Amino acid sequence: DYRGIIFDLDGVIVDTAKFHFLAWRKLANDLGFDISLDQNEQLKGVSRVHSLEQILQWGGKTVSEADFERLMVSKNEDYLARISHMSEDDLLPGVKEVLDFLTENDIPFSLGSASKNARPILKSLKIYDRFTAIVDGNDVQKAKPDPEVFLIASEKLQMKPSDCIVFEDSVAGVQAAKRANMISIGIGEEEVLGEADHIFPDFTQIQIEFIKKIVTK
Ligand code: B16
Ligand code: MG
Repeated sequence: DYRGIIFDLDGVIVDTAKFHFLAWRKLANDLGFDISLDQNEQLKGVSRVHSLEQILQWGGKTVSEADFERLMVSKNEDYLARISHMSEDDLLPGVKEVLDFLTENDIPFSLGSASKNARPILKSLKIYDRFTAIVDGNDVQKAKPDPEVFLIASEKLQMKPSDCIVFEDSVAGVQAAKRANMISIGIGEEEVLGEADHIFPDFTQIQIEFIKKIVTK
């Protein structure tokens, strides 16, 4: 028997995390302040609304509801323009090999992303049809670190939460996986993702043997 796998999107499957950062940074700069890479770690995996709330707080800005809405729209337009040329070449190194292994062995996998842009991004990457289930920012009420996104994914995979393995690049996402009682694999730096059960700098450092072992019950 196999466990199920849940992939985060931004920063795990594709390097869109840097484009989110550039778009947020431009928004902050236009409002007269800057955000740092350290601050950006706190934005990863965080929903669009919560990210903007946090950034405005860092900048000491309060805006009207209408302006908040406008800022959300313009950030998203900027972000979409930055990722408009995305193709299958933009899969992060090592990801394709892992997805191929899972597909060849009929091991189910789901997306578990905070992004409302996840579906078109998966289509640009030409991997949309390979997921057993897709759960994204359009499907949840509560953002990471709330476990909702991963719990819905486990239901769709028809797996107990404790039989799911989550790949995450964000602090909020690792916390969500832990709250869901799932196995967490951090993709990124040990100093940032220390709470994860396993940590790898990227997918090229994950042997297929490791995947085989961890998905087998
Ligand atoms: P959107 P993930 C998250 O995606 C990103 O890490 C985060 O930076 C972004 O603000 C959030 O999605 C919402 O994205 O504006 O596209 O709806 O890492 O959970 O796949
Ligand atoms: Mg992410």
